Amino acid sequence: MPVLPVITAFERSPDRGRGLARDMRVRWALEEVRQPYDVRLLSFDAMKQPDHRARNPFGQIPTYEDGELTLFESGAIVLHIAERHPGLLPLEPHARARALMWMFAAVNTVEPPIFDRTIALIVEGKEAWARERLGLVEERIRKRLAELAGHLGGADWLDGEFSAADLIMVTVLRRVTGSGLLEEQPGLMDYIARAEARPAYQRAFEAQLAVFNANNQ
Ligand code: GTB
Repeated sequence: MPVLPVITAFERSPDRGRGLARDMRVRWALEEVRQPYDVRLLSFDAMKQPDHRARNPFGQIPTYEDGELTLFESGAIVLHIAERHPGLLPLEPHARARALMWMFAAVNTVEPPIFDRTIALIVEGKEAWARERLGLVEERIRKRLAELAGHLGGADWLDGEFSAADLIMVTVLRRVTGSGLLEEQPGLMDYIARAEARPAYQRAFEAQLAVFNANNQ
């Protein structure tokens, strides 16, 4: 029996099986390249223990272990998978460089205001200035989404064929579905729907949902 890569994920994801935690990116990438994997499920407490901090000093999920190699940071894990298997990065050097550029844009330009919205809602929600801040953060998201929609135009994917960049971007955008912000951009809603229709996405989604269902009876 081959030894499979092992990823970590929430034992009980606060998203209640909606596939919003960042292990979803890693699962989806592994499904796209048809690499089977094992999952180590962690409680919030276990994530902060030395065992897991040896995998990720920040005590977070997801991590990825394959033989001697241990990685944390979901973007780096997806890139590692994409570099070792065909199908998630173009071979042509310029197209590959642009795919990497879009991966960074997803986590470094689009995700920060979306993450700030979660903080504004969950962590800062009770502060006197919370509503005002939330409005400002949502304006920043609105601007980014309009810019992204403008780039996408009528194209199916960010740059030619589906790539790891689309995979990361879609997982970033899914964090704001239902907020009304994405719904202002029908082109982005179609983009997400196209990605969610991929069989690999569906297998990944079902796998994380099965964890939630098994642990929340
Ligand atoms: N930059 C890192 C990466 O991309 O891997 C960030 C990793 C990270 O934020 N991990 C989160 C975590 O371990 C889970 S994904 N949090 C626990 C902790 O820090 O103690 C973030 C997340 C959590 C919950 C939801 N949700 O409920 O919807 C969505 C996303």
